[in-house]
Amino acid sequence: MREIVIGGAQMGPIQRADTREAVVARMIALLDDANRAGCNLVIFPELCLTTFFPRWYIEDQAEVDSWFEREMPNGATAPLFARARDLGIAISLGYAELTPDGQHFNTQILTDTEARIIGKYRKIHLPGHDEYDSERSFQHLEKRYFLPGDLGFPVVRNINAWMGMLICNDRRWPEAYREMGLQGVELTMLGYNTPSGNSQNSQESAELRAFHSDLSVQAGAYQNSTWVVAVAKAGDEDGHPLNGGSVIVSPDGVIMQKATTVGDELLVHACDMDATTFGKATVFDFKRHRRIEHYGRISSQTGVIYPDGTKG
Ligand code: CDT
Repeated sequence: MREIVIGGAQMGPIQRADTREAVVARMIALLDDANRAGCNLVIFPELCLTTFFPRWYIEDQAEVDSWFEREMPNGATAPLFARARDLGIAISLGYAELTPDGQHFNTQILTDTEARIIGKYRKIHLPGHDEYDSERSFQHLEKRYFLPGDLGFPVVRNINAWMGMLICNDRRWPEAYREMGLQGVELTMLGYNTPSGNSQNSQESAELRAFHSDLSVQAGAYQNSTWVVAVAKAGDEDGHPLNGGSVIVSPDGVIMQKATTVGDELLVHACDMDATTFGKATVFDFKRHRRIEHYGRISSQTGVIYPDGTKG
């Protein structure tokens, strides 16, 4: 048995005016809860240091850059890293990354139990749009503020297990899980900010959107025989509601823990990494069952091309 006690640290809303220092104090409180619960690893949401700023249309680049971190850890997050090191708990957190050469990414990092960064993922599937869209009931400007990730889907060894990260919209893309499944991933960590409503369809309910989230996460877990811990930033940010519903899902695709609030809430589960081996050796033994000679379109074509040659 390779048991890792995992904390999924859902975070409640962060308002536009909240400081990073105030947010980090909340994260440390969650980390302390996780320590009392015996956790070895704690996962925080996407862009967890600030409000979900891509909902705001900003033209001034200096203002845009103020939502980004130029280094990690930095002055605001150093206390979180220090507490994690003191407690011997590995952490994973999402933030907006501004590189020394001026590139902007939506990033998630992973530390070992001594608070050393050993893994980094930059979000590949950026949703939304890049210019102000007056047809939408609210904006989702990730394509304006971020570049698509340039690191692929790395899987790293940590706490005696193979671990990878995805960010929010990535969970809706089976290719993202499979890229890591093909590296033997045993634990997939995912943070998200999912608006409760669809800005282009007022009829779509929060419940349906929560169902789509669970469906995507459970399918990704089962089809790759990996634990998936999916952690929300939730609740009402300056009048913009975000879905909660953080989950810890087993390699059988079963929800083992689920958040019941839209506030700061810690999910805890003892995850046996050896529970991933049966699925990987049987139904999802990729080397025996995959038929890559028929998968050419997956990596050579983005949009639909109908059999008569017309494009969708
Ligand atoms: N943060 C993020 O990726 N949110 C998206 C919203 C999609 S609607 C433009 C998500 O997939 O939840």
